Amino acid sequence: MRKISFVFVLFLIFAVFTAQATAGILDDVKAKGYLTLGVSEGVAGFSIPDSTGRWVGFDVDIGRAVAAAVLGDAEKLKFVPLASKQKIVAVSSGQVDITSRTTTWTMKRDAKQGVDFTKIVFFDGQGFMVSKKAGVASAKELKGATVCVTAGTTTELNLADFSRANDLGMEAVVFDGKKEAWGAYASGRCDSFTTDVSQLASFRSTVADPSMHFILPEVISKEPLAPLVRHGDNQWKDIVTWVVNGLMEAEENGITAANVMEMKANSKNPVINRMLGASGDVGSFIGLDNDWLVRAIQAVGNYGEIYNRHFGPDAKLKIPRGLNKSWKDGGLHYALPIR
Ligand SMILES: N[C@@H](CCC(=O)N[C@@H](CS)C(=O)NCC(=O)O)C(=O)O
Repeated sequence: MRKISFVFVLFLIFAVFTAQATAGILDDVKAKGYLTLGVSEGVAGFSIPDSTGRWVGFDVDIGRAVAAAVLGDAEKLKFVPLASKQKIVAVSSGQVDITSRTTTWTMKRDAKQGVDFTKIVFFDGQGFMVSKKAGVASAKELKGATVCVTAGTTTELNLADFSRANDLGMEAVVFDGKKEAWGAYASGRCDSFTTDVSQLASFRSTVADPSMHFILPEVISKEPLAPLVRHGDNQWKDIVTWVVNGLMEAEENGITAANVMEMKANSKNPVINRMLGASGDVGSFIGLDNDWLVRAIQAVGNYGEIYNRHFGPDAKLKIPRGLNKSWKDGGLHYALPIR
């Protein structure tokens, strides 16, 4: 009797262990048939519903690429708008499968808050906006200024550091959500508004007369923005990391949404053949089939196409590529080898 129960307990331990080892987010997403994507509460260019209610933006396209790679359909997404202070815990608690939303990769978030960052999609930095009427030309002139800021962001600490380092005695006026923080600045409650420079440009593009607001020249921090996933699911992290990497590798190799099928069929380049699944079996390295990257590129284009769609010369919100160029053009994006 005792022997039987011992064997039974061993069996139970084995069953629980193998269930934990196999039932990851990939299986979960496949079983649900969609991906839950944490996005912002609405930042033009990054993630915002368009006039028909469809979520669009740079961060949204990253999520669509993953859905296309994993589920074969870039529309199989459920969007979960998250305020800044919710964005980390939404991932660690499993409320969302990925957050693709202007989130800075920091040591504390990565090591202590139950999330893993994947690959940097946007190199940003924090800046200040002021009304033209203020007549200020440098952030160092903001002595004793009130500055509107959103809670739960890296922005708060950077602001305090900058103020202290330059002996400015700035007063942070902290709001729970971006809408409130921006609204307070827009109504004159604060002398300045601070967040990542790309978001300053985004918010400015939404006001009636953008020329009434200046983004001051100082960039006071490094904000490497990356999609994040729950800590501990290595396969899921690999999938998101390599899909993003694949979009960058596609740009480096001239593969676009328009030519990807032709490249797959006719390219003589072994690097392109491997990444597009015309040879080898790289898809299996991350638990997917060999067309994983072809589907992602078909759905949203390569990294450069995504960037241009939302921030390029023809987009409503224009953000010069700067650090976000490929390393081949003097920027910081550097795709890792797919092999
Ligand atoms: N990159 C910074 C700031 C991120 C951020 O997105 N901050 C504000 C900007 S005010 C925000 O909440 N944005 C948009 C939203 O949720 O609607 C971080 O990771 O903490």
